[in-house]
Amino acid sequence: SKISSSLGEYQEVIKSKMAETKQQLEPLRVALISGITGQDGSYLTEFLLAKGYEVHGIIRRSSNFNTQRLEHLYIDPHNSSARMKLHYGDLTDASSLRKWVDTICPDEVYNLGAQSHVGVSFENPDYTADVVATGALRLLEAVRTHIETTGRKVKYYQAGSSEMYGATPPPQDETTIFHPRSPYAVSKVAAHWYTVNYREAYGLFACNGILFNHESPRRGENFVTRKITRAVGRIKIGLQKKLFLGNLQASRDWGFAGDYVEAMWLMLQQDKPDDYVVATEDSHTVEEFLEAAFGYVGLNWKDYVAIDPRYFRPSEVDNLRGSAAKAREALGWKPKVDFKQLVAMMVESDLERAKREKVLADNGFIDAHQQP
Ligand code: NDP
Ligand code: GDR
Repeated sequence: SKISSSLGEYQEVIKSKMAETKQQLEPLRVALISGITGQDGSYLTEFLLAKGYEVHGIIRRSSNFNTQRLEHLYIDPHNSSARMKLHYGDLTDASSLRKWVDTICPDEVYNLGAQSHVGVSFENPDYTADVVATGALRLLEAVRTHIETTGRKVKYYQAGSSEMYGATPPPQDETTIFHPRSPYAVSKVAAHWYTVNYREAYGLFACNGILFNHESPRRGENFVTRKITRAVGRIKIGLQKKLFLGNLQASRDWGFAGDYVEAMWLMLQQDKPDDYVVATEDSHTVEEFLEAAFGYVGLNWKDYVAIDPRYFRPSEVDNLRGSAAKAREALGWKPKVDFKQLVAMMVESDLERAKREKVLADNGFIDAHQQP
């Protein structure tokens, strides 16, 4: 039995050495991501680095650093082992997109960049259209002209959204008609059709992922799930007393962002480009999210939540629940994290964060009343 166990160990070593050699012999695959500093960008970067990719990201210039979600992945570019590289560019600047596509020569381009807040899109409609709709067109055009000049193969992923279905009732799948209800959603519909058009007109390997809401501890703090879990952490620790929200009756199909980035990658690994819905097929109202999140720490949300009409939207999307049969069957994709686990993951993370804030507040380093 001693001999057979040493043989087993020996076989494992050989297997891992063979995998290492295979990776060294295969050409390094290169990905270019717009929106790398966002929630999905950070999870996709982790995922692609683990698969052995070199990952390039387009970041926009801001007066403060906007790379917090990537800090744990950052290796100084002077170090030869750095496989994530960041470049200044913008979806509103066609020349920057073309320059980086030509310089980096990516195998896969993921267009995740967006002014992605639906409520804000009513306040900044033409900027939203410029980034979300025309930005996608600019990046598609950069990829198309790069392919035309170099003859290279480049695959393109477009971050589409369930918001495109808007007023059309659930369940929503790839055949459901779009009825967008915000400048953001209308812009995503345009980006969707630009992508389809580049596939049909130029034979581009271009896919639309129609992703339903996906959240995580890295979710932007002004989206409703994160706004709630941040407040739960702070209220539990005694840093906050009230949470102001808008429409609590809207229903969403909430999944975990870490699961969804795998679906993006899978779409680009297929023989043919296509469009796919990615969803959990389970939906809950904002009120149910409140119940689950406050309930997780033993509190009743009704004691803390107040309605502020400024969070109501001029036109609302009432009910989204996807049907992801196509992704399940064609991509072999399914979500690993369910609603309850997602809420727990986000509340626990924000509880830890609130504890750290409390230490800083108690020692006078931050103002405890500054509510996020
Ligand atoms: P985030 O808002 O977290 O990230 C958006 C990213 O886009 C950030 O990196 C942001 O940069 C970047 N960006 C904004 N404006 C520009 C610009 N002008 N030029 C270049 N980059 C820009 O979004 P998510 O990660 O949640 O979503 C990723 C994509 O998926 C988005 O397109 C979103 O619309 C779409 N989507 C998201 C869903 C979700 O539930 N999360 C569901 C369906 C679709 P900075 O960090 O500087 O702000
Ligand atoms: P959504 O996400 O609009 O679905 O877009 P968000 O979390 O902003 O809103 C979900 C629902 O909650 C209601 N709501 C509030 N929303 C916010 N942000 N703040 C509040 O205080 C509040 N109170 C109630 C909203 O009215 C809405 O009904 C997200 C984004 O990530 C998009 O980029 C993406 O395309 C879609 O998901 C799928």
